[in-house]
Amino acid sequence: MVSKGCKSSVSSLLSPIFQSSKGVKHAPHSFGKDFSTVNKTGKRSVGILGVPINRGQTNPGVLYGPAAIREGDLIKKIKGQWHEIHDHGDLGFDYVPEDDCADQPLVKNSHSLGRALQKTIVSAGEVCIVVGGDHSLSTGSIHGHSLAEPDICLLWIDAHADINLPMTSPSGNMHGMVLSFCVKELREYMPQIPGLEWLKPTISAKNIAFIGLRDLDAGEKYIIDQLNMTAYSIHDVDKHGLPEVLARSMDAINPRGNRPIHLSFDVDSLDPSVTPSTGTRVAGGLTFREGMYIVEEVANTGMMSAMDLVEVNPTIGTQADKERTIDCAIRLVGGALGKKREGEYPQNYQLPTVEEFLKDKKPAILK
Ligand SMILES: [Mn+2]
Repeated sequence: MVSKGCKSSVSSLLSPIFQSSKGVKHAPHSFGKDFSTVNKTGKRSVGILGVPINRGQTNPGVLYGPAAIREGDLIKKIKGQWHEIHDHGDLGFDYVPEDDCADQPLVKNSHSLGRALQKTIVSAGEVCIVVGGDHSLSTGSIHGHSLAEPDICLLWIDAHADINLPMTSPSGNMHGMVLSFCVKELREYMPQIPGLEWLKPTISAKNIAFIGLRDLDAGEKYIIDQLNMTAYSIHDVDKHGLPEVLARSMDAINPRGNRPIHLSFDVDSLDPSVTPSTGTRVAGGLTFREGMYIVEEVANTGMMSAMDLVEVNPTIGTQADKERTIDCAIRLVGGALGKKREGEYPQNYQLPTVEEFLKDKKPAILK
């Protein structure tokens, strides 16, 4: 349902927005600070949507990502400068029984994924935080976001490029083919996949930038080169430094700074020592500080319109691994929403006087 404060100019086109499977009613969380200072897209509030999807790959536990991240106190920790945060609950799925490639051998679970992703519709009136779940959800969020905001650019932070064609994918897992379904220039190479016929490419290759790449299949590297895409590997990060790589990426996809940004953040972009609870770890990733730098700089543009936070799998690793990964995921979302590590205070903040401080409570020290 569209929540209070969501000014959707295309709500009829986009309905149903943010379907919640369990009918969970989440009251908006209101905070006092003026949101207009942090976002230039005209969006007035933040919407959180859980997408507990796991059929884009083979680690079932990624299903529990949204719940684990909420239990880590996501809403309280990300409030930052936003006036309202609406939790829309989790997207409900209607999985197809025996969806085992009976009619096509190219993309595993394509009917189930097609049904689920079609519901991942991004509201035009809110900054949308889509919490996964595996990265296949981004086919839905990018598609939905492009319908709401036709001029988006896409910043893809990931160890993997996720741009295999179904024919080049070694695994048949959709979380490694996300962008081949989204990129207009690949349309002629894409076979018709049963269950995913509705999914039309909506973004040009020139409007996408990758950062953190370090595990690409041959077909992916070939596509990136042929389409002359903006792609910075972890080697490039080491060579030029993350701030330079990020600045070049933003110059390439958002040169005038006026386009809504879709930030697709896979936690496996970070080093496995930082985010161990994820399904496809690759050694030698971005540091925690580099991850935070990216999200904070994106927040500073004032143009972030949607963010995917994907591939947190709380069933992988020890309890400490799980806690570290969830803590990092929540900090990334908070940073992307403008929360400052340097510290902050509400707009009308004043230091309390001694009288005010003592009025309501008697500190233990004075007892
Ligand atoms: Mn990914």
